[in-house]
Amino acid sequence: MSMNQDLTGKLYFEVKVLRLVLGGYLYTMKVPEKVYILMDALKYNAINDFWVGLDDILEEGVYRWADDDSLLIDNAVNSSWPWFAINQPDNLGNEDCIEYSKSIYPVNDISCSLLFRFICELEL
Ligand SMILES: [Ca+2]
Ligand SMILES: [Ca+2]
Repeated sequence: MSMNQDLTGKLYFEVKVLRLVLGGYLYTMKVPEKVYILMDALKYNAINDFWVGLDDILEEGVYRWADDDSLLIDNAVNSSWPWFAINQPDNLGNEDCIEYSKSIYPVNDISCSLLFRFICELEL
């Protein structure tokens, strides 16, 4: 896992393109172990919000992972994935990107046009 320390942050789309160029992908949390790794890694980090590799850009409520485009949720209301914060995802004002957030903990859908730092993973 590598953590971006760019002080300006990046748009979700910028990160996706950047990762395509450099290899790797935004961090995915398909199994609980990867969620715990993230929680532990960011525990003492002062930054609140990070992009992770999940979005419902193509179709509202249909969440796909950034690494292989595999499906997490085909209907957000019926999600059995336990990591969205209470009452999330809410798509408030059309939120299609997913952040790891310390204020809406642990995971929240949010506008893709915000500038956040991001977490990527690379195959070694
Ligand atoms: Ca959405
Ligand atoms: Ca939200």
